[in-house]
Amino acid sequence: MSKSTTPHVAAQIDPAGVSLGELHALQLQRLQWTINHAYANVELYRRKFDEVGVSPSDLRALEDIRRFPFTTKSDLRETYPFGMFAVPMSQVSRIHASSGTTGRPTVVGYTRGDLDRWADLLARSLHASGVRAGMKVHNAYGYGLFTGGLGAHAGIERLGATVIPMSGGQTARQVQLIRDFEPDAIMCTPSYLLAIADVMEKEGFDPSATSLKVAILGAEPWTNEMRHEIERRWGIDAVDIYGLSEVMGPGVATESARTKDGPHVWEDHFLPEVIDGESGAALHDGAWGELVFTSLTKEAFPVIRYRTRDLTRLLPGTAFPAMRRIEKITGRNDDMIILRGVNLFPTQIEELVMGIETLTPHFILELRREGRMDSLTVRIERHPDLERGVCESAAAVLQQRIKVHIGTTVEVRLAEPGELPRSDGKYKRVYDHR
Ligand code: DLL
Repeated sequence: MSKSTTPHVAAQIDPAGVSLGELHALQLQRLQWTINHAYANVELYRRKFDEVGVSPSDLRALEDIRRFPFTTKSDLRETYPFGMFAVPMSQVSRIHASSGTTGRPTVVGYTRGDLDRWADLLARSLHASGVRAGMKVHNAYGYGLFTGGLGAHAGIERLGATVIPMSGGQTARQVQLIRDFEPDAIMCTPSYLLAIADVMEKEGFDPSATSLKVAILGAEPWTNEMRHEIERRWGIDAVDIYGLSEVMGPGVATESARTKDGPHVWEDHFLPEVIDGESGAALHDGAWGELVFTSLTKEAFPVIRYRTRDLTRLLPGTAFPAMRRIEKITGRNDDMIILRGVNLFPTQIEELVMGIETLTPHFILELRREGRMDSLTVRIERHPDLERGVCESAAAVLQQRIKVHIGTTVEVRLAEPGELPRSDGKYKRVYDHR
């Protein structure tokens, strides 16, 4: 094992003030360190680099990253559980894992230094979202192997704010603590914040009358329409936070509450690329494709060109001018439904649902196969305060808009209030019975 301490880590930058030249110089130093570190200490990287005939010394400029092979989820499965760790276990302070819907979980590790940088980046993210030292933050991301709860927790403390470590679930309890502890900010998934609003309203309280001013929401795809719905019901700013376990956890990229124009990638720690998902070719900024990350400062679990399967594009920085933004992520390769030749993402339907006031935001998608034909049913809860006839016409409008905007015929069926499952974290929207 070669020495694993990250050089240049001490070089703290001001994310809002750093120049592009300074950032690129720092990225190159850190990238060279990362490539060397991964090659020297992780057998899979050594093998993959050797197979295509590249070595760490080939990396002389940032663009040279394109010569290196991609890393995928199946590489992580192949080396399960700890084969991708680049430091001895004695230096690993914490392990997280993402459940994964099928098969083995993805396991990731952090050194003391990694945890320290993660807390710093989360604190930076919270600050960008408008949270300040001295505020109270209700943390309803799940604690445990999921990176959301503990990741956010450390960042809240690092910022000097007060953390309320509620975790996910127990929605009635969430409502009580929000009313009694009067937090300024809340962190959870967007679907869960809507589920909390529902329970609050059912108990006769108005979500927009609470102390909350801002919500830092992520861990699942969501649309700007969903943002508006959340902001309207809660009377708050809803800000997007993005991340994934393999690359760190929450806080890889965050939106500024001032601009709300898509998450800024913290480029002093992560080098983003967007590629064509089919050919693997690198795309220029502005083009849509699959998001890929190379870590720049991670010791225990460096990732080289990790394919996220998330679909977006890179945009110029605004609130943090040197750091590029990603367009709000509304879909993953894995979520795409192919229905009789038409590709659609659940968030496209979410967008249309949120545009019809007489509908509730509670819907699921059911896929079935009848004979050779695939069919999609949108089951959506009717509004508890409106007459059935009004809800039925709203459902018909939705069906029509899906036909016009997405180009496919689906069935829209009303469900009774409270009938459909509620979110308590990442919401499962699609049920594939084929
Ligand atoms: O979900 C980390 C996280 C926790 C992010 C809390 C934000 C807040 P994983 O469980 O590994 O990690 O899932 C990562 O979730 O590849 C995206 O598909 C999706 N995702 C995460 N944040 C967003 C977001 C956490 N803001 C996967 N918008 C990612 C859209 C998101 N999708």
